[in-house]
Amino acid sequence: MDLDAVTKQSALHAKPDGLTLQYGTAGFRTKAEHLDHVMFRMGLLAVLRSKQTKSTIGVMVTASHNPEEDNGVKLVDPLGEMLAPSWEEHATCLANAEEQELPRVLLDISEKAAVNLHQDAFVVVGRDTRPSSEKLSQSVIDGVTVLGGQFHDYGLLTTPQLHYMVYCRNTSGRYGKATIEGYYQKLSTAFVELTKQAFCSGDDQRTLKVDCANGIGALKLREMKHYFSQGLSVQLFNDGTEGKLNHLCGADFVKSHQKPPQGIEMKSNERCCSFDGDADRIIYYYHDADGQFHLVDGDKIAALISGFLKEPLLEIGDSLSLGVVQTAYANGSSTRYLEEVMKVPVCCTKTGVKHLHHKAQEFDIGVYFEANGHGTVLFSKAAEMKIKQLAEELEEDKKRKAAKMLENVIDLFNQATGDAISDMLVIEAILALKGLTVQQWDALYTDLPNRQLKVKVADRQVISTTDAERQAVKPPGLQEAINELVKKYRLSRAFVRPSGTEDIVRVYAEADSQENADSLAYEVSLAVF
Ligand code: 16G
Ligand code: ZN
Repeated sequence: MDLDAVTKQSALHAKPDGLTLQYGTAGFRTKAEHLDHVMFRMGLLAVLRSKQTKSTIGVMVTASHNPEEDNGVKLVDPLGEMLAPSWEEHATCLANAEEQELPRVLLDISEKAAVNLHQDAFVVVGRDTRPSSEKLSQSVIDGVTVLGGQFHDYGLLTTPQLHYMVYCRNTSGRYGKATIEGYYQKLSTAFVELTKQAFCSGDDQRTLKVDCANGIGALKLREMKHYFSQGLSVQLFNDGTEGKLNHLCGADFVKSHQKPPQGIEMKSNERCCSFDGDADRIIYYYHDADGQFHLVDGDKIAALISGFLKEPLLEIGDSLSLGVVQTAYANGSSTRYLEEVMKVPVCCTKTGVKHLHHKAQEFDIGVYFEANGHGTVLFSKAAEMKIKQLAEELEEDKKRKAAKMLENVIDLFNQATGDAISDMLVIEAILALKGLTVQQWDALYTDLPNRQLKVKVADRQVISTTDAERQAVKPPGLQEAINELVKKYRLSRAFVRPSGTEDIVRVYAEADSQENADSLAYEVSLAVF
């Protein structure tokens, strides 16, 4: 490690005095102008992680649904997962080291993590469409090269596409080709195969309106839509040609405001969906004949997918376990529906993709979705092998057909992380195969009215939680107060948790009516002070 060269280069990406940042739920995120040093240093860290794992590591420059002025960075581990927690700590240390401490911190990390410094390193980089992203990704590359790492810059990519590239590169191409063309081919082939037998009642059924949040999703979906245009026609809105990224549009806006994005024309009962700014989240919605807005969120996506998967799994008659992973934000009705009607086991984890992803790996087939629309379905190696083997069998019967279908489903889901494009294609395939309208899908169960609030506090870390964030353990008395408030309402539930991405505390409440959910959320927010 040429530490003199590091020090010299680092001076060109100097850390502003006194600035401290933390590797949060989805990496570093703040105003773009404060991130240059973090980018450079994450380039350095990616090299060390690559040497240690003897694998390709990914670095994604994005701030997802945050405003255009923000930016962020996260590292992607060898199998396309989020960075391991012990390395999140290294990332925080490295980002906050003062200039003169940088060499020592690098050596410290190398020692603690037993990095073989003679090992080669390879890093792949991707970025979203923010004006600041190009320059910031160049700073990442500066960090990679000063430590002698090799790199490939994919340029503009959705976050899940970068995860896919990392996964492909570390599995010798068995998962797919590590090119954008490889990604389009893999997903669209699976989609076309899957929907071959779908009954389509006219063109309306095959059209989907997509709000792309004025982000990277628009670019990539526009490139990709020709690959599957026979099965599905997508109309792009908020494609970045006029509006501002994530401004009054995108999945996060629609979910949190429970209203349609600007810039999309919705006719009654038309199926619409929104991506977020880096296309790793998706949610659906529609207006009914009375003009009322209906949100079909991540919980309902999980319900649709689990219901769909149960049938072919039953058909192949193998006892592969199917489970659903949610967070505390999952609507109570969705959990009840999954457990009582669908009879599938449901687990709850802390917020953040890495927690859900990890838990989902405990099942043969693990469906995970956050209510906000981030999720995918993971198939264990054993399940994949079993399904592939059954799909190859000679006898052309129902069992083989079911296995074939599952085989395509495996290919269609991004196995590395939640992916708006991949999830959209899965959902569209299921609706087509089942002949379901968006209203019929929405009618699987009725959401309990709910409310989310943000509370500004002096120090959000005074609140700590347990039981997958459903119970507050600190400050003393807070949980007891929440319990008393919850008792006042029917079908009610509430919790508070410190945000992992903003300097605030989040409050969630649900109850039998919107009015009651609103009051409960408000009362709980007062108890937080
Ligand atoms: C991040 C997470 C998302 C989570 C959100 C919660 C990833 C890739 N993204 O955006 O899954 O829902 O944080 O934010 O993990 P909060 O802690 O501010 O509520
Ligand atoms: Zn995102």
